[in-house]
Amino acid sequence: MVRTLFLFLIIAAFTTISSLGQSKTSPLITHVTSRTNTTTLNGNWEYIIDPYETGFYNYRFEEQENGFFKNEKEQTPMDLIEYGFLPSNTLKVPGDWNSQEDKLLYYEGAVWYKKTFDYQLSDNKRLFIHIGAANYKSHIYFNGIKVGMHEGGFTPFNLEVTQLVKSTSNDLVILVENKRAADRVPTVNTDWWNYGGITRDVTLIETAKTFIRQFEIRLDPENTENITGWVQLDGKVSNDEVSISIPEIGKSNKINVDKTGKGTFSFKANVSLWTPETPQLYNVTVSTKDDQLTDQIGFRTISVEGKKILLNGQSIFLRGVCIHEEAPKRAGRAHGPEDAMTLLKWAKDMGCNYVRLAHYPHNEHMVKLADELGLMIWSEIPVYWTIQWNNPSTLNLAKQQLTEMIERDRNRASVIIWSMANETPVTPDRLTFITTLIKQARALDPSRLISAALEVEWGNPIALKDPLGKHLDILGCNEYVGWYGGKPEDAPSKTWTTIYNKPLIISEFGGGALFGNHGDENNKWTEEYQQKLYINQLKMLDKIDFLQGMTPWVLMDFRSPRRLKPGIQDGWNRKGLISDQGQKKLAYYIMQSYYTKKAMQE
Ligand code: GCB
Repeated sequence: MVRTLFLFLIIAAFTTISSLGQSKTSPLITHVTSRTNTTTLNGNWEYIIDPYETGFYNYRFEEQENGFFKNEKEQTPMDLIEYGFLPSNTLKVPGDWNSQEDKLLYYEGAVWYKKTFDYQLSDNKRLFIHIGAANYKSHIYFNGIKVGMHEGGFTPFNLEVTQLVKSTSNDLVILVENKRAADRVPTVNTDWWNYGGITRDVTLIETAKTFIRQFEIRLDPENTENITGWVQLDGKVSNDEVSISIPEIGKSNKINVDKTGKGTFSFKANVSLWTPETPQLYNVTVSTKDDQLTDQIGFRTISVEGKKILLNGQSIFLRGVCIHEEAPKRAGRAHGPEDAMTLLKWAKDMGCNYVRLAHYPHNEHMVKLADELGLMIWSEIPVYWTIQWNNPSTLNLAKQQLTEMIERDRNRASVIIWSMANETPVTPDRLTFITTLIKQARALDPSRLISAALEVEWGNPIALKDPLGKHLDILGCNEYVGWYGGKPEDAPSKTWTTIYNKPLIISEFGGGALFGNHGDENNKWTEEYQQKLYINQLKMLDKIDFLQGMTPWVLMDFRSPRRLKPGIQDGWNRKGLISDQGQKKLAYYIMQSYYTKKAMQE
């Protein structure tokens, strides 16, 4: 009897599991912070470092049934249990493990996390565990049973545990593993540190039996007097009614969902448009008889016309900067509202109306705050450098991360560009891989622009001919004139050309300087050299008539294991305009005065 019940529980737990790429999770629940019945599981989690993954594989290297997730304890002195979670051994969640313990500084491997909690689930309710991100691969166990698996370190996922939750002492165990591998996304080779761990918020979401899983609402680009969108319910439905309302403008609209739980809507509404100068957000409430969500949403359009980028139909120049998800003033992965505020305020103070969130989707606090502050965003997936273009499972992983990024952020007015890749080689296989991603991005979200950071053909003129350009709305291009090649003063005499009638964003330029290292402007690594490089770059960029934006590399210094020059780099990429301790370098002020003037010319 007990066995049958056990089996039933396992089956029930997996009924809503779906497969995206290699991952096995429940369909993504969005608008987490807008949900009323949530409980944070942030805080201290017990952990075990498991470099040989002994808690996962048996001695034949097969996934074992009695891994560390069972959290077993000796019942008699004869029992043999060779592991144990200890309440005194904890890591903070959210947070990477590398920055929390000296012994984990360079660790790339497996760590078991455990959180034990009580939970009283009301009748007729469902319970999900939502994880903002865990780098890179996670196996999730609840009360001794595997409930899912997720691959990809920068996007959210959730698991349903309705059938497994108990009123006391639930054990949530997550095995997180951050090994680098050639077939992963990103792959083995990156210019940033591979921070491991549960790096973003963990939240319990209690829902009604049938609840609002996702919705989208935006201006109709074809007819901007109309607001359009859809709602997706999860659970049993029978023509359920959904209401979408924007109280501030007195609008309310009712629709009925189809048998898949989806319903679409379109209604006339007169809204003030979201712009960087006036980032107007409206409370949008979506409700059913059992559920209600309210999110703050901005309305705008974004498009291109020839070589121009148009925000709400008006030509706009993107005054940006690249940002890594590196915590300001403390080495580690950034997370939480405070880190987001520090990073985005620095960009705002520099005169930016736009940021490139490199090289992977950043945490949700960043995009929500950008909505409020009026910063436009380029958001990208970590298809970086040397991806396995021929490997179908790598493509699936990239598609999965793309889907999760779009699903999470499709309602953010700030996000205007989905970027598919960074500095990838010009080959036929790579073209097939990335155009497959573009097709998927356009199908999921036809309302935003598609770009990628490309490379150029060197010469004078510098030429942009990458065949991928044909499939993009905006050409992105990284270049390091005066740093990886030539002198800063070479830049002003260079001209640019392209075979495409499209806008260009210089998605990276820059050079390294250690804050406080003052000296000759001809000496690399001094602030003066970096300053001179920026002055000369801007002279070159000003002459490119199809240039519609730029994002110098990079707002703040960030940890990178490739950067080993002693006394200068010591494991840090020093191309920041601001040091990792928050000190502004001379070049920051060059960009600030350039952007201030540029904004006045608009
Ligand atoms: C690049 C990469 C970026 C690096 C940067 C650099 O082109 O896109 O990830 O960190 O150059 O510092 O070399």
